[in-house]
Amino acid sequence: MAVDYGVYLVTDSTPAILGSRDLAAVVEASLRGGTGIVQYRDKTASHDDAVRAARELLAVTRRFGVPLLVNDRVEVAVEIGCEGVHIGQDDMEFQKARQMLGPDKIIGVTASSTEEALRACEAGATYLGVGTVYATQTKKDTKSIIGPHGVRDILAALAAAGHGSVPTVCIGGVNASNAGDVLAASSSPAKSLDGVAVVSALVAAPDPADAARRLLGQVLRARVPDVVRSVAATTPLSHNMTNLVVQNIAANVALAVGASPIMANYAEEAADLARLGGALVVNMGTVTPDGLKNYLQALKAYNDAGRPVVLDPVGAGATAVRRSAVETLLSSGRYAVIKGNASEMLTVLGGSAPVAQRGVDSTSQLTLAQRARLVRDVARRHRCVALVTGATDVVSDGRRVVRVDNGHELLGMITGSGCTLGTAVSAMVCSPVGAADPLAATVAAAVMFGVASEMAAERSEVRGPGTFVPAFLDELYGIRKATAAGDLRWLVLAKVQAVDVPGDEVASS
Ligand code: 3NM
Repeated sequence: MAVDYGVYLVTDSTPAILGSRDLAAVVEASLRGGTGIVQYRDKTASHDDAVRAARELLAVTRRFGVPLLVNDRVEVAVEIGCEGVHIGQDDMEFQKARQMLGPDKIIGVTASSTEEALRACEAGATYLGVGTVYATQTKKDTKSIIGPHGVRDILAALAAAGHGSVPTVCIGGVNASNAGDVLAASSSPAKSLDGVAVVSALVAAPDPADAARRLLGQVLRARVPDVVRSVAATTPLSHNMTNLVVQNIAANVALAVGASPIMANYAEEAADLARLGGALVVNMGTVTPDGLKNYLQALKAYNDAGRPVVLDPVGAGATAVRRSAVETLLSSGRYAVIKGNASEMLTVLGGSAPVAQRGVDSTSQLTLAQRARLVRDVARRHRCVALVTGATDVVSDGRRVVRVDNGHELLGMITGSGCTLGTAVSAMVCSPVGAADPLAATVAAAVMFGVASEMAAERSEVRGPGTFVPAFLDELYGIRKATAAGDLRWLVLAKVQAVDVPGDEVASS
């Protein structure tokens, strides 16, 4: 099970926080809002009561495909067979927990100082809970209030000691109003938080689903510069099998965001290229029988190498040939991301009524709720991240659904803007940070694209589509350079929000 530490719920059953509500119902609501991991924490319940309550929560978390951990009580975790535990600093306790749980279970450890954090990593902690960030009424015996800067010092020390890949969440007094600031102030180019752990912000919230969505929006927004930086630092290969129209601008966009483009339509090269650690874009914009054969061969090569593939089903609903091509492509391999406009994504989802698309433009006027459901359903059906483009881009991994409200209308007046977004997604999704969270990677691409277009359109020399293109490339480049240098002023323009998809909320796991 891939773990999403973004919004981390720690439960509390005391009346002061839970009130008279049912804990399982609160947990379920927060999972509907995008919580990615749950820790059952009850210091006082009897063993039998704890087992009963934890089992009830496990039934809920399993439906959403997210892990359940138990705080401290390792024997409860063993008895119910959940995904792991969260424990304190005691080294003996860690070794004993590992022995009881076996090698694969999650063991998270609390750390309130650099020394504690390093010791926990050396012992083999799966992740760290770092805090206490702010004073909190929820836990009376907190050791020290370290603030976001204390968190940042711990993260920097972890990176310097070679523990940069150990996931971290912060805890203590964090809520939807301050999460964005905490995430920004605690992050450094070397290491950022993976998420925020909260008790009262979810358990005591009047609407836990809404509170989780607000936290998720902040977390995903904060992850945008991490992904952009990760591309800049690693220059991943973006192998494009794309259409005749966009070859040049797609390669320029790849370069501007910091990737290394190769426009190779001959699939005999794919097995070699797949070994170079990059991603493949299959863009069927000018599909031919020969082209389709090449896409299929390259798809297999990248699937075999375990490398991500982005599918852009351009004009999928326009002709019988394209509908058949997209069906063949979908049934022949796995995709990390499928992106398209509403008409294309409706065709990808299939169903009884094929979508009549006029050319490559979208002819479908869907409401936001319909687009949200569409991407969620495509993501579930094809076990991928799905992105539907438009004035509002909507992205889903089947569990979380997010809207990005960035982008300028001039993007719609140049050729290939949607296609080149696919190229940017490919770069983000194979960067080290993006590979760990393809939803965050796809959101980052949509945000960077959208903000760059807004900034380009503002420039005095831009008078229309012709002058927009070079300005847009410049702004993509400028955002990449600024982010790598630690200047995140552009991020104030980023508009990322989690979306509610009513009905049938539970993800198939
Ligand atoms: N652990 P709230 S602070 C469970 O510092 C817990 O290790 C902490 O509650 C630590 O989100 C804390 O309501 C309580 O402030 C956090």
